[in-house]
Amino acid sequence: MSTDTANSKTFFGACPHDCPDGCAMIYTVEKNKLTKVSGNSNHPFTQGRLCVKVNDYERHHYNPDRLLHPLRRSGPKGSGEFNQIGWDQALDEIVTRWGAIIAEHGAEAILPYGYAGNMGLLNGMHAGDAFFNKLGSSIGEKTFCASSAVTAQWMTTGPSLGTDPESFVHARYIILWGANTVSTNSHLWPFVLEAQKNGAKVVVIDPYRSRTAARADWHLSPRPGTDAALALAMINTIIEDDLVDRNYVDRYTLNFDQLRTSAAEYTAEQASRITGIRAQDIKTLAHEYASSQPSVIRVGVGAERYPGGGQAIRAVDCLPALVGAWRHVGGGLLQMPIFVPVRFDLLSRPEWIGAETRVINLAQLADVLDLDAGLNPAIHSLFIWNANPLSQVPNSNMVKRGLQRDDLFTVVSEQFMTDTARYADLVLPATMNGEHNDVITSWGQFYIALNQKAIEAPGETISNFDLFQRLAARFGFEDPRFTLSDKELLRESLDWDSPMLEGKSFDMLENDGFIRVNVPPKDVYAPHAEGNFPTPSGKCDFCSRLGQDSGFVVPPLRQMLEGRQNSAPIDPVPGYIPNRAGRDHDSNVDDGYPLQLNSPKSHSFLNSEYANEAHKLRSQGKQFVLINPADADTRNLTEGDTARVFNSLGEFTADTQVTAKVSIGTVVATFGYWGSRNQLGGAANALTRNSGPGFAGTPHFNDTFVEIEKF
Ligand SMILES: Nc1nc2c(c(=O)[nH]1)N[C@H]1C(S)=C(S)[C@@H](COP(=O)(O)OP(=O)(O)OC[C@H]3O[C@@H](n4cnc5c(=O)[nH]c(N)nc54)[C@H](O)[C@@H]3O)O[C@H]1N2
Ligand SMILES: Nc1nc2c(c(=O)[nH]1)N[C@H]1C(S)=C(S)[C@@H](COP(=O)(O)OP(=O)(O)OC[C@H]3O[C@@H](n4cnc5c(=O)[nH]c(N)nc54)[C@H](O)[C@@H]3O)O[C@H]1N2
Ligand SMILES: [Mo]
Repeated sequence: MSTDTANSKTFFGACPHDCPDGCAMIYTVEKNKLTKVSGNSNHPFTQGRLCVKVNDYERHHYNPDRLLHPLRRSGPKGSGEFNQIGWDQALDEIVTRWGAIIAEHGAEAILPYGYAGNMGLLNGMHAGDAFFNKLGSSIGEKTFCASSAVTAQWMTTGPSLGTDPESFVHARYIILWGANTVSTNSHLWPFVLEAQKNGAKVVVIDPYRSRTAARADWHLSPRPGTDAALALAMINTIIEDDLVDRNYVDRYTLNFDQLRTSAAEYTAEQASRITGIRAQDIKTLAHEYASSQPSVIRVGVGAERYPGGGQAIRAVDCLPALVGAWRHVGGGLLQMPIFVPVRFDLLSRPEWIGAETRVINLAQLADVLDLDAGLNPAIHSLFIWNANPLSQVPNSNMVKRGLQRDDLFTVVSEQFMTDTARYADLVLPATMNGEHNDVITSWGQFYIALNQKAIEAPGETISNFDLFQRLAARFGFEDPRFTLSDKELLRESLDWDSPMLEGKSFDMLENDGFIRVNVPPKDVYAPHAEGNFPTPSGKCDFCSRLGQDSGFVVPPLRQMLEGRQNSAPIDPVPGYIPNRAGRDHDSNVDDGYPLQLNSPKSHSFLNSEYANEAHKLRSQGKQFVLINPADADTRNLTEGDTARVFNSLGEFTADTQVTAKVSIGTVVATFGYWGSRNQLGGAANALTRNSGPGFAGTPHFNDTFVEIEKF
């Protein structure tokens, strides 16, 4: 960059967090110290503003609690007692232990567990793919987040980028469906506000009055997990009341009749009984949505976290085609624009995956680590990076019991001593974003951003990329993939010949810090105005058979893994599937626990990141639970009481907030807090349970029933 002075240098940064916004940043460095991190004001989507989590990102880098050296466990698992060792010793130990495990049980007894703590192409969830594919370990399937949503989208509209978030300014009707945009996608919010200023109506569909719902023109609050009934009743109303865009449906969609038949059961009155939303409101929503064009829907992950979540999102995905919203700039639907041309062939080397290599769903870690579950071979070693499973995975007490197994060799690469790292045999210190090179692709907008190493890595920290190159060298893997430098591989990490990047280059990334993928500008882009859906038929498919035999999940290596994935067959037509055990809607009771727990994201944390940092905890506040006044009354709970939230799986304490933001029968406790800092040692996922394969392997975090009492 050209703004360097004698005392200060600047570098391009890109926020690595697992967030749709993918902010472009500027790192300012003085005397090899990162003194300031600001937003890159040239970036059209993020516009130079950083969120509450990273607007003082340099403090994160210099947090005195950072891990700086490799550590070996010296006390019992979980005790947090470790001794400092050298890298050579740490890597030697991995080679020796894995050698013995492979000799006795085979390489599939090793499970790589990488996730999205870092979204970089080199350092992200795929950082270990090439190494582990070569090693022949089990493959970790990653379905924590948006797996149902992406699969639903794939089946219905195909892997389309969808509506440009910047085009939202042209919309006349915006539905934020199971998305808490103000907290979790905050750079979309200015575009929503601008549309609203121009006369658009902003509707939020969310079982609780989130920050976003509180700012909407209209908040509709369905019972948790009932969105399919709502969407199908909208479809039904749109068909019955003659609001269908016939011409669009005839030309650009398939299987309208099947959709009509499936939706026929869901009159507004019937859906009202299921969702708790007034029938008249459902009809009004359908009418306004269909007739206020352009209308656009932003789908979050809230609706997918239930047994019927995947099908609910399929029904939602049918709506824009039905009413012809895709015809218009700013109309349509934005879900996960993740389909940018990454060179997974180079980065992940899928051809090294054995034809029979087993795929294990990481969301089912609790059962995976349980020796009684009968995996053959059982998992004898877990290698974790970019993830904090004790916080993120259902049934954390059972995960903890697994991590306590003496015969399990656990290695964790981390920046901090997380709840998970405390159970490791070896803890390896990882760099932070200002300390390594990478490229970040977003899952909420259409830009790719460069992240330059701005400062030297502190202590003995190394990047995930270096970690796997070092491991490959230790294991004697001689492929050139493992000797390329980060910069060399980075240049090749995107398919510059693909239409989406034609005319763009890595040099442009180095000059500007970011590039927009090749789609028309926001003021003209209407991707499906004339169909052109990237489905097998080229049409939007209301009744897709893609998942009907074995179900499927959409990871980048889908083709390689098809048939080995852990998901249930998917009914071609979207329908409504009730919450667990088909409970009836009037008696929300499961195993005697009457309150349904919704655990969405915390405003000031990024999943569990920052929940150990005092200044972010001050901004976020202590773990709380929102409860309706009527439910609080019957439990003798008042505002500010410390409550015990529990069920048969676990417990945690929370500050009671008595509020009409939640309906009777549901409670909200946001996710991300570290159980180790809780009086009862738990957090939201101590109470959630493993939901099995289901639709695209998505965990049903919110299909959780609890009781609350004064602590
Ligand atoms: N501040 C902050 N931002 C983040 C994150 C963070 O931890 N903190 N995490 C990042 C990640 S990994 C992700 S995936 C995104 C997720 O961002 P969002 O998609 O916004 O996800 P959540 O906050 O989990 O849930 C969104 C909303 O869905 C609602 N919801 C729950 N159940 C239902 C239901 O049955 N139906 C409907 N319609 N809504 C329901 C919740 O109450 C919540 O308000 O955010 C990213 N951004
Ligand atoms: N109850 C409930 N459970 C949920 C959710 C929910 O809403 N409710 N949300 C789900 C969703 S959407 C998601 S995405 C998952 C998130 O689950 P995770 O991705 O496991 O989330 P984090 O807690 O952010 O853990 C990431 C870890 O990676 C570390 N890290 C960051 N950068 C690097 C790096 O460069 N190298 C290394 N080695 N480590 C790094 C961080 O310090 C952090 O501890 O949780 C899921 N679980
Ligand atoms: Mo996520």
